[in-house]
Amino acid sequence: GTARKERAPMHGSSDERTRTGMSPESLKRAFVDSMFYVQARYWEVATPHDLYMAAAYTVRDRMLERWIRTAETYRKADARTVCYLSAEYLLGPQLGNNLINLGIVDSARQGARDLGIDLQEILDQEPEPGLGNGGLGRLAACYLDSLATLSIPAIGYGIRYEHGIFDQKIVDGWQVEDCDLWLTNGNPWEIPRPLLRYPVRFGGHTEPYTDEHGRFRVRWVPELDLYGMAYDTPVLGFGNDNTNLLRLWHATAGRSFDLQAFHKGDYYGAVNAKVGAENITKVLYPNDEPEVGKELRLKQQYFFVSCSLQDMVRVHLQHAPNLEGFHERFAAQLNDTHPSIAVAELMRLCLDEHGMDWERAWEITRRTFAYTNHTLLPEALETWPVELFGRLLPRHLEIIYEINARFLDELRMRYPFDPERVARMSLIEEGPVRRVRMAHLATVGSFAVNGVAAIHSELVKSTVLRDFHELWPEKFHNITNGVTPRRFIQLSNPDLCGIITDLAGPGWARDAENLRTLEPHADDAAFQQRWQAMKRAAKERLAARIREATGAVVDPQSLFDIQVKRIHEYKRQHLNLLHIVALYHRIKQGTDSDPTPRTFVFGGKAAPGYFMAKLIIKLIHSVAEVINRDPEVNQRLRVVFVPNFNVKNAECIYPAADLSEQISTAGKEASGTGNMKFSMNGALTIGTLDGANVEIRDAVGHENFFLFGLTVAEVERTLAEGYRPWEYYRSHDELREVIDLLRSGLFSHGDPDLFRPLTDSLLQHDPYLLLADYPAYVEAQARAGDAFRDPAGWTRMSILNAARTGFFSSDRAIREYCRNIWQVEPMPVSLAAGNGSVP
Ligand code: BZD
Repeated sequence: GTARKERAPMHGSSDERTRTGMSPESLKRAFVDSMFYVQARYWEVATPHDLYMAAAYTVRDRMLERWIRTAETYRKADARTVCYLSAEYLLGPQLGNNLINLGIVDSARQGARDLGIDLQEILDQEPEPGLGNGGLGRLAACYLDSLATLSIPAIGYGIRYEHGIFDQKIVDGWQVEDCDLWLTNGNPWEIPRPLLRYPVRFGGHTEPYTDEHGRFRVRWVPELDLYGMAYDTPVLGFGNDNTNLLRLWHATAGRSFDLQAFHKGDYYGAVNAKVGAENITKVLYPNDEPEVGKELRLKQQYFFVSCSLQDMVRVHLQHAPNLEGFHERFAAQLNDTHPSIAVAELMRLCLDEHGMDWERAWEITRRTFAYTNHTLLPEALETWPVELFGRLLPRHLEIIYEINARFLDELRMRYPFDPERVARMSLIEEGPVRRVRMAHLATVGSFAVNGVAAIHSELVKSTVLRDFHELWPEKFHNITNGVTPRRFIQLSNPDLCGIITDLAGPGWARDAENLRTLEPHADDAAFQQRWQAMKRAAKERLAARIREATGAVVDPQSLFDIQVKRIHEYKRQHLNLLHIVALYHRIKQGTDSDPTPRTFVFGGKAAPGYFMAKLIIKLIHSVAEVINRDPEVNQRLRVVFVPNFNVKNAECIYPAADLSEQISTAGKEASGTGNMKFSMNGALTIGTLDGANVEIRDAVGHENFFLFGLTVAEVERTLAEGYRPWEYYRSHDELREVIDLLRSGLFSHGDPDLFRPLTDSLLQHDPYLLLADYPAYVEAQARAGDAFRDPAGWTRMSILNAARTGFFSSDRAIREYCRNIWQVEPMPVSLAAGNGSVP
């Protein structure tokens, strides 16, 4: 339907001097122009989507002059540049964030209101670019925001997936995946660059030859070539004029290749090849663990890395005669091992395309890359079968073998009597199937390696990369993750933003340590009231959203106890469920001692092939069904699952939380970043000593955090001593009753087998030690419930959490990367002077 029928806007504004003015008048006029000249619609027939597109183009115009000015400034200064290489960017909706970073939210709202439009209605139209799975992809998006905000010359390189992470639907309590269609109505934020294309090759063989200087060389004769085309998205800084570049690659068939096939008369073969080429960037793998042996996934990785490095080489050669000094112009960060083939690709470019000798090429390569590790889970460490690797990338496999041969020679000299260590460190895993170990390639080919939280970085050094740490201790760093306060406070929690700005002034959003100005007010009764009203309003907004999405009614007075994140056994959503079932059981038995009414909120996607994760989603719905309809229980407990947890939903969820569930088995969650978003928004955490929880607890004060559970050392000891979950089941009455309830069919319409895979796993192996941690968890939950019944005490703790979590701003994290790893300096951009502005 059409959105606005009356009130055609008036032309003629007060500041026609500039085409990109920021006043409500200018914005209005530009909006009307965009509707006509870009969207090609007129007022009377404009749909809500048209309104969104016109608004987006209006905002984009205002970004472009900053963007061009920035490119010009960086280029003139010949600035050292960070290249963030990531297979994922979970950006979330752009319009609201761009309004904030341009500083024109009020102006836009006023302009919209003058036209009879609700700005929120426009914002709600935007489909989100979900080009990531979870924490790793969202971290990349936060880092882009902070890089621009800190005026750091930086480019984000990645893949323009036609379909991002699937839409999660729930049917009869089960997850059903639906295709993500974020591009179907057009993407106003990207600028296609049809002329910015690079060839990418696959397959074939290599052959030796002698070059014109009589030197031995290798030539790669590929079987398939295609092109990567750039799509550019500008990334605004907040409170400055810097606007960086996110460059995502789209695969298209190579023209020459097409012609060859066409000329041979094989029309359908040529068309098929084209389709095959374009498949490479079709879809994001929806798995937050590597897909074993998936050929297309390796193609995606090489495809985007090759395009990105060729692009960097092109830029470098605009300033220099050859690749000498490449590592001085660029610091390239590998976001996990997904882009680690870059080590071999840069070697290939130096050796084969630019005639460099091995030693020099290796020196440049090792000084270009730095590698971030995001996981210790052994099954999540990426390896590729040598056979597959050699078939797709024969030249790269040769280069990796050569890197390995030289590396192992060094190791044998250093550890002459320790062949086992040498085998452990090899880039190649021996066994029935030989595999390339990408984490080893990334570590050997980088000048720095970092973990993402203090405890995680220590564990990287003592477990997965232990031998490498012994060899190169100075290579290892910690950079604790951070999240952007612009999106996760200012945009998502306007009331909290108002409270902070009133006390701290507007500067806090650029310097999150200013959140500390809240601290002295933690006990102030009037301030507490304002804080409670803020929390209450956020809970009401979430309640409305829940009702809309699921039909469930929840009480904003109750304690909102929330766990949102990917569904994974190590994250232990089912431990949360065991506690919920225990509360239910107590109420039914009349033995209940915790009268705090609670609303349990879950959200998160399961990898489509991860059976246990999908069963956990079904169990959440099944427990919810029983509890929510039992009048004896539902005045005290409600359980809801918010479908399709994504950035948009997240923005509504974090501000509404009273209690944040961060309950992974100690040692398994590298950092977590949701934990930070909750805490900044005044939620208290119930959590284990895992990932960044450790640092959050130290920052907010131990008395303002509900700690429970085994430590990493205790987990190790428990497992080493032969963990028998059955004994916990036998000796703990309530735990036994809870598990027996799950096995009784009560939650599965009488089918005792439905949840058997889960209960069997818990009773037989329980690899994530839920039963061992259960008593401590339930006890910590009781403390939280008690504390919530003292509103003043709880509010004080809530305020202190928000006040003391400035450290977890991604600005702090990026400053540390700049200083400790990248050695790069800010390069502020000024719009005020010179050209680069609109004609
Ligand atoms: O990275 C996550 C970790 O599990 C979190 O602890 C951490 O906070 C964040 C950011 O550092 N890892 C992922 O999100 N990993 C993936 O999404 C992923 C995706 C594809 C393949 C492998 C892993």
